[in-house]
Amino acid sequence: MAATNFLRISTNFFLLIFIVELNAAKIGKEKHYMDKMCGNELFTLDGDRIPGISLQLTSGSKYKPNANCTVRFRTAQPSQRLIITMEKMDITDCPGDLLKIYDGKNLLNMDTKQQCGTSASFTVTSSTTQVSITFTSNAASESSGFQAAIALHFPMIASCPQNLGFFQCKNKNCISKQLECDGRNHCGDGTDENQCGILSG
Ligand SMILES: *[C@@H]1O[C@H](CO)[C@@H](O)[C@H](O)[C@H]1NC(C)=O
Ligand SMILES: [Ca+2]
Repeated sequence: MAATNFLRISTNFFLLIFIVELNAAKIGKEKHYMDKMCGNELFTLDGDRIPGISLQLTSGSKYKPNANCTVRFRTAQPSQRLIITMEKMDITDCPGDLLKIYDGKNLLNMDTKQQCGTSASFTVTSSTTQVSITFTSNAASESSGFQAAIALHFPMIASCPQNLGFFQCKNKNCISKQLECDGRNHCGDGTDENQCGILSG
């Protein structure tokens, strides 16, 4: 009897830990599809609730022709910034279809290889609290688009202390510890995904 109870309690306990871990691992992976957010309100990244997201151009296998879609992201606090890491890009009709990332009026991905094509991954960091991402496509054939990770960056948090819930990337970006080992490159240099064992990931 006592042994059965113990078994039940410990099973529940491990189940609870498992669920908490699962939730932690999902936070920055929460998927958002740009073609479903076009022209909507500003999307706010918040340090505690939504410190990072995964942004994909489309939920379909290919994006639509004649698209002109803009989505805007902002930080919850004026001291915060945004890191946008393009993890995969597949915009083959180049330069007919274009992705542009703006920080106010400044174009952040000025290199045309970062606006279309199938470039290697790249990262841009905002110098303000808002970023807008615009995608336009022409009438010709389309491809799968892109996958990006967007994270809050805390440049004002000196030393980026782990015990207060931060993670210091090797490139010195400071992101939420919740984005560590969730399978998405929020640092830009991938160091939040480098040291992830099967158990910790
Ligand atoms: C997309 O729409 C905006 C207005 O919402 C317009 O200013 C811009 O020229 C359009 N871009 C293209 C390529 O059609
Ligand atoms: Ca991550």
